Amino acid sequence: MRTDFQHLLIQQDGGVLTITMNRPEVLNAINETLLAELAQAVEAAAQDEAVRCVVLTGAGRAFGSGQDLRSLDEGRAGGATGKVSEHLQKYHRVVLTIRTMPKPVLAAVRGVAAGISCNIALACDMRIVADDARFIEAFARIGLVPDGGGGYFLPRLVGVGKAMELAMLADEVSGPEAERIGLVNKCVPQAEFEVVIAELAQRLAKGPTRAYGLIKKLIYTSAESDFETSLRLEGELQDIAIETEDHQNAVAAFLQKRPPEYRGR
Ligand code: T3D
Repeated sequence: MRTDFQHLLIQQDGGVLTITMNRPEVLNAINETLLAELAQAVEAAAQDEAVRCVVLTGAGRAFGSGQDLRSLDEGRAGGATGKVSEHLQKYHRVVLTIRTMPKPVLAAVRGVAAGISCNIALACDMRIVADDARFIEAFARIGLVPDGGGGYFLPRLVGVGKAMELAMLADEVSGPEAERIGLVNKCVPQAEFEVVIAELAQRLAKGPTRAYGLIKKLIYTSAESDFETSLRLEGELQDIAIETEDHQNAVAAFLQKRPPEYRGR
């Protein structure tokens, strides 16, 4: 796994890979370099069998402040032409890789998560946030629509009415409120944040990784399909899961009254 990035910190602890967006002076605003590096890092994590859980977070007091508006402005002033939809494909590469990688991805959010940074957090499988977290679908503040999958994730997480409110008003949602409306999984006091993240990430990294990958496929596909299609997929995926070493060892462990040990195979 490459670690010599300009705007990312990479740390591996056992099966947990932590990717930290690292431009704290601009609240981890995403410029071209950070975006390219983030795409490379999540793709490498997806491929690496030694990585069994990914944590995505931000350095300093924020998760991320969205697209770097200074570089956006400078690009325009410098005569950048191309359609924004072409630029968005780079963000799509990141969110698609997060959603499809066959292992859990946690967003660890403290401070602000605005614009595309907010939507990258929403792409993750779970969001654990500190009680100073602030989610802002900031796009409408600058006359844009939510991108990076925001228009897809929001109504699925919080319902159409609330999604509309968050996207149109672009008001801040605090960490506790985000937990209450289902935008995040858990909001914890800042003092406990790092421990809670580390414990959950290690727990997931020591879990049945193959089954977790299949669970992602089942849950994300089922959100889009009818009941019978979901039941068919469930059967196909269970055919795979039941052949894994982790399943067979876990059944043996239960019968022998000992804790299971998952190897991710
Ligand atoms: O082409 C495309 O890609 C279009 C796609 C766009 C996707 C998007 O993400 S659109 C949304 C872009 N993001 C925003 O609109 C948010 C802009 N930032 C803010 O509104 C505020 O900074 C925050 C609410 C996020 C945080 O406020 P606060 O008071 O905690 O911090 P601050 O003082 O405003 O920011 C600290 C520094 O970070 C400051 O720099 P300075 O003055 O100390 O030198 C500020 O300019 C800088 N910063 C914050 N956000 C950005 C940024 N610099 C560049 N780009 C930013 N997005």
